[in-house]
Amino acid sequence: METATLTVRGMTCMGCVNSVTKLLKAAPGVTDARVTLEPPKAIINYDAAKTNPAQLKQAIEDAGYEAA
Ligand SMILES: [Cu+2]
Repeated sequence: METATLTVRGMTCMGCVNSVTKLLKAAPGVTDARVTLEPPKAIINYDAAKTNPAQLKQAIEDAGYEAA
């Protein structure tokens, strides 16, 4: 199990936090995701055989947020 910590820009409220949490948890290979507004971060546990940080960033950006 790997852990990725991404900075997520563009979240303004708990609705955004919930949206990002949901999309990450629904992404292939993700086993858990914890998203916070302050600091604006996502801590993601994932199976490295099924996904990688680049794909996780892409999933966040597809939803209209910025990830780094
Ligand atoms: Cu919001």
